[in-house]
Amino acid sequence: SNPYEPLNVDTIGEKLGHLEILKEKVGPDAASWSAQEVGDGNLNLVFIVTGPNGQAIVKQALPYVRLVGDSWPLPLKRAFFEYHALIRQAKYAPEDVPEVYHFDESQALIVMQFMTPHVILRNSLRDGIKHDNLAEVMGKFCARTLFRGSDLSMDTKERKKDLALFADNIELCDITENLVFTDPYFDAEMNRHTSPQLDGIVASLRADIDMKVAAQHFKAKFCNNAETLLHGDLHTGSIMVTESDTVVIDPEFATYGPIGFDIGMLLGNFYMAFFAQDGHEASKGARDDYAQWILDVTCDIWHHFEEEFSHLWRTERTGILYDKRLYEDQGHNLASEQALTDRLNQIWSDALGFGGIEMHRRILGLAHIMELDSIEDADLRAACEARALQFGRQIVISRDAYKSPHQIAELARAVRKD
Ligand code: SR1
Ligand code: MG
Repeated sequence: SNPYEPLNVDTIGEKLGHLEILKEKVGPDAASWSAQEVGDGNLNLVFIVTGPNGQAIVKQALPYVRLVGDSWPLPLKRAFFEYHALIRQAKYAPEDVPEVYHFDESQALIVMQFMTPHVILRNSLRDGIKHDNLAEVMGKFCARTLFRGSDLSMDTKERKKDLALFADNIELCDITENLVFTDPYFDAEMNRHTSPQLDGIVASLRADIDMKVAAQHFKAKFCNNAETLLHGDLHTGSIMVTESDTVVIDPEFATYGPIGFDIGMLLGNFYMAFFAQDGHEASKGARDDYAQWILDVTCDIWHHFEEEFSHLWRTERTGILYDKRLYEDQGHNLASEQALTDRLNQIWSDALGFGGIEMHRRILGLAHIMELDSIEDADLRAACEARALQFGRQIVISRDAYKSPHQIAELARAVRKD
């Protein structure tokens, strides 16, 4: 294999023109291709390659963190984990992820389906666009990938082999361990908050013993509780949408971790989009209507997750954690249903913990979100961020008091009005 070389728009044809799959999808002669670099994430190069037959995506890892530069090296092997996560997700939740056409380990690149006319959900949430099937796809995607990637479904050999494979995604786990769970709660070097108006609330969060204890609790859970294969970075920038279609991308942070992590990160990002609404230019009526739609989506995601997870529990629980000997007596349904309720309650409580912490790190840590950062008026931005921080703390600390997403939606509305 050739030594690694980062691609650019001028070298794509020469380097990848021999691939049969690109000849088919893009065009037989690479001289007729054009390429555009569109990567707007924190880590990688992403090219759209266009030709007479159509388009494809070429995603290539860089040997450093793109957001920071070459002072922060990052191994190329993350492309290997992304590839392996994508093919597992395609098996667990067919149709919800782009099709992988080709993987080249030495070049750290994945060639995959170009989703069109899809846009990144985060942009769509900023622009006030509603998506009919978003909640259903995301609730079911989470249920299917998180159930089928766990020992509720996998047998012992498959599961242990997979756990060992993903255990080497060390550096990306390290990013999550530090940037998400630790940095926001002390004066870490890479932290930044965009509004000095937040200094007071930031200082109080960093002096907040209960919050620091909870952050450590969830960090330990993330590191030690290898329940299932996670997407690992399931925020609204990892989802592509049209008005009627939803697709999940970018699972390079994939690792075995707690089921509540992906759902919590996802919900946390919707709650941030909710609190960002008041920084947008639309009329008050339009903002209120869209804010309510976002909360409806959070409730529906959980509803679809719970429904699908329960269905899989009742029909596909064939893994290590299903032992017929426990269920052969008359208590079969009762014991099984009680165990399901118990598991769902735990996932819900964990999701609130992870979701609130995700909200904190996106405002206080290195990696921010566009919906909040792009609010130009500093006082308005600070007001939106302060509400998100306060709400985040509340759902982490009081996670066991809130029994449903409807109660959380009520809390969100109350905090927004304060
Ligand atoms: C240095 S990477 C920062 C963040 O970008 C990724 O999308 C992950 O969310 C990570 O935490
Ligand atoms: Mg990403």
